[in-house]
Amino acid sequence: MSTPLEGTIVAAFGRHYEIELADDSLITGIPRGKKSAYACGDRVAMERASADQAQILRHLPRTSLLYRSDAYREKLIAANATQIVLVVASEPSFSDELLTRALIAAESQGMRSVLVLNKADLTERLPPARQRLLPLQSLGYPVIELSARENAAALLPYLAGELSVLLGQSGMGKSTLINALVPGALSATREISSALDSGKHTTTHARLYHLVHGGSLIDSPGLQEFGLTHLSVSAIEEGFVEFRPHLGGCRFRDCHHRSEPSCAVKQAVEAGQISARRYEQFLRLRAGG
Ligand SMILES: Nc1nc2c(ncn2[C@@H]2O[C@H](COP(=O)(O)OP(=O)(O)O)[C@@H](O)[C@H]2O)c(=O)[nH]1
Ligand SMILES: [Mg+2]
Ligand SMILES: [Zn+2]
Repeated sequence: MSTPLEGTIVAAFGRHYEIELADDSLITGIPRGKKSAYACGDRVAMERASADQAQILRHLPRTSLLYRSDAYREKLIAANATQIVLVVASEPSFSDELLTRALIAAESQGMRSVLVLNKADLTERLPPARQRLLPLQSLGYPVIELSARENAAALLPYLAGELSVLLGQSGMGKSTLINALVPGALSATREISSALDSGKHTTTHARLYHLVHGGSLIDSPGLQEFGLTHLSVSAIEEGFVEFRPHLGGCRFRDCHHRSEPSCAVKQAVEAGQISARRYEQFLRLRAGG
């Protein structure tokens, strides 16, 4: 009988995984079945197959699972993460609906959220981007302005002690940020790619990095959409943190907060306590993810 082998997935390639063992050495993990339902950050139990390979038997209990879904499939993003770091930039422009969706997914898993406004050096483009983040900032989500090209240190205190997942649309500067935070990471940015002429400037798989200043960070492929069809109605409602104080106050217990009489949520929108934009996004999510 071999002793049970456990480790943490630090890179997810789809068909196989890179797994870190307790002594920090790495091993390749191959899932047993055809369907690989593991994510970066997962703790797994394995059976060793050779010196550098093991068969993954199962994942150990997860404290969180961040994933997105549409009508056809689910896509695991990260397991056991405690926080999402949402990267936007002064340019190109970003989708605030995507931000809201990621925030809802994080809230549903009890994860913290931090927003990074990158490319602060492009000062002319900064004020409108700031303005668009204001509604989220006023809900209590921290917004950290920085220029990943120049100095990313402002983010470090938020990362210590957390397992964070870096999320954002492509072009926002995630790879540049990873390279600033993790010396030697060599995450492919647009410049590096054109220099190598590989045409590959996108992160194609998730990878977990340990930070020198404490905490770990999972880099994930760029996000263009964030389907939430897997979330229950109450997870969506409660994911909008500013709805929480009003949720018990509607006349009907199963209120959709759409056109029902005496709806506490709609009243809060009319009173300016809930932003019209967020309410609109709620209605769209509520209507089917
Ligand atoms: N001016 C400026 N450009 C940046 C900054 N961070 C990233 N960029 C540029 O934005 C582009 C996209 O960056 P990249 O890291 O590849 O974004 P990703 O797709 O989110 O990984 C590249 O041309 C970067 O050099 C920054 O702080 N300031
Ligand atoms: Mg990238
Ligand atoms: Zn209501």
